Amino acid sequence: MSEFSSQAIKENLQTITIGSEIHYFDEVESTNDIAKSLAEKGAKDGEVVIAERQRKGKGRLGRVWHSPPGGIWLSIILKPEITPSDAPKITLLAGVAVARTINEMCYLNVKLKWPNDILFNEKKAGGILTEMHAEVGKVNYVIVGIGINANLDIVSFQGELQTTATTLKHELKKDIDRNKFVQRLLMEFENEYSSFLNDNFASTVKKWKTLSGTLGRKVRITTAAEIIQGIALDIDKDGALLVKNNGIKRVLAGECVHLSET
Ligand code: BT5
Repeated sequence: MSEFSSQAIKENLQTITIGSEIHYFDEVESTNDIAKSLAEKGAKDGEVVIAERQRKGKGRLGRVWHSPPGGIWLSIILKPEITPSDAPKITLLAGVAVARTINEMCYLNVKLKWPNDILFNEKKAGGILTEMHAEVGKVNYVIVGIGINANLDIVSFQGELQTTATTLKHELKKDIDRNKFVQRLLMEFENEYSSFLNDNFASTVKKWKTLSGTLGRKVRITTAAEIIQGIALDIDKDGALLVKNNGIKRVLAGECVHLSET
């Protein structure tokens, strides 16, 4: 299996800020945690942390992210001048960048499950964990953690992941070139991120909708306050999910389960 190389990723990397600095580690607890401490110490917008394996990879809400060698485990440090309410948009734009990279480089047809999952045939091939450090009304930094099951065998998964997760290697029956993949991902990410910074999140929403595996489906959404069951109708200009049950509910954050076709 090819090794990660910051130099190979940076070679011909056509971005302005994203990936300007790539911090590579063989093993970390979590790339998001390393990125956080770098951000506190003054790292710039666009610096990237990447690791071959994570001992304590994190999902949302304290869940575990299985991160053996062969995957793509990376975090992007962002210092945008935005308000905290805009931060969830970053998860959606990262999803668009990941799905486009997989579909264009691997010729697969992955779909996005709102808000942060990358699915291939309903199995999870990757996920996004966006964490933010903010004060009232002001974001200090955002860490976008991206996990993609690249060159992993299904046998490396234990328990229910053996049936709920998949990997690019399993679908393609071969390894991918992770350096080229990450290079493309950083370019796609910068593209979406600059649209967002230039008040053109609408273009990301449009792409998200075409990549969506959620819209039109019967879903169950669990939020901090309630459980909503209905048809996922649309996402709005802020990336909130609109769910039709008795009326139309607008959901900004939550856990989504796809129940069935409509
Ligand atoms: C996510 O959480 O999907 C966010 C995953 C983000 C991982 C990246 S890797 C780089 C960066 N550093 C970190 O420490 N994290 C980020 P969530 O939606 O909560 O999904 C978590 C659930 O996905 C778990 O409870 C498992 O059921 C499942 N899962 C765990 N590891 C998986 C894997 N490798 N592939 C597919 N599913 C997995």
